[in-house]
Amino acid sequence: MRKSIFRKPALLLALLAATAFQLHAQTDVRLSPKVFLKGPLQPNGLMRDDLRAKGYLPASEPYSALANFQHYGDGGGEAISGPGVFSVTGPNAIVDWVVVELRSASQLSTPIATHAALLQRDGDVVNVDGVSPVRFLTVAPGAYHVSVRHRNHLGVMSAAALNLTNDAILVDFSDPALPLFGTNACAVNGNIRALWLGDSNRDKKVIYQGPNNDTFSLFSAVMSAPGNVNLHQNYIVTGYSLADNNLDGNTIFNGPNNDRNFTFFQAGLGFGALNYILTEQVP
Ligand SMILES: [Ca+2]
Ligand SMILES: [Ca+2]
Ligand SMILES: [Ca+2]
Repeated sequence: MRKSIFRKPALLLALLAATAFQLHAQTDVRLSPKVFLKGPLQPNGLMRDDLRAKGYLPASEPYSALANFQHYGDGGGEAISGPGVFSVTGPNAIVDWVVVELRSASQLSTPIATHAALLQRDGDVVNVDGVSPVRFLTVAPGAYHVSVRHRNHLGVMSAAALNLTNDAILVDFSDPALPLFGTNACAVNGNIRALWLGDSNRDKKVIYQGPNNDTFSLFSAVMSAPGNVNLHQNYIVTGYSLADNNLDGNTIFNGPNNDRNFTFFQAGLGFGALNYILTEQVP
């Protein structure tokens, strides 16, 4: 007489659990990137979190709605797991959304998967609960180039394909010892790296002066603001904006704490030419 395993619930449950474990083990890649953004980075080694404190951070990832951005794999539509995620203060408070991308060494031009994630003030890139490692549910363990991108900073990518499994490893883009793809891929402030700021028009270049410059996007953001009825160049636009270079929640063209000076000093002092063009090195 045949005996179906379905008459033995304990055995069935054990089989299901084993299958679930195998599926989990085969498909789940986790990692803990660390990265600083030059705009909000402060002398104390933490990034400012004004966007969170002022209530400007969107609960869902902003990247799907942006020009010149595409998600891959099952990336896109990520949202915070609960309102408490944006209540955390201190070094683990959330600065903004970023995107983590994985690429295979054989096809660098197109990510196999992307995942919007949250950036803490101390540089940790975490999942939508604000604490856990970033997790790619549909990517098999293997070797991948890891990149991190931000909506108005230039992204970076690891020069090497890194072995990823379901045990999260630290991928520390803030450490000058981590080889990066390309040349002059990001800024170096003392002994830490930070992503170049100022890509307000999202063309993967930062340009202070000259054709397609980002300064014009900042100017336009201020002059076209609905509240700027008298067209003042020193009008302060509040909120979540691509032209807010230091992520303090204020978009300012002229006047104290203006966002123009950040790209001015980056180009002029950093490279000695106001028309210097910084280009994102992610393929
Ligand atoms: Ca942290
Ligand atoms: Ca640009
Ligand atoms: Ca600002």
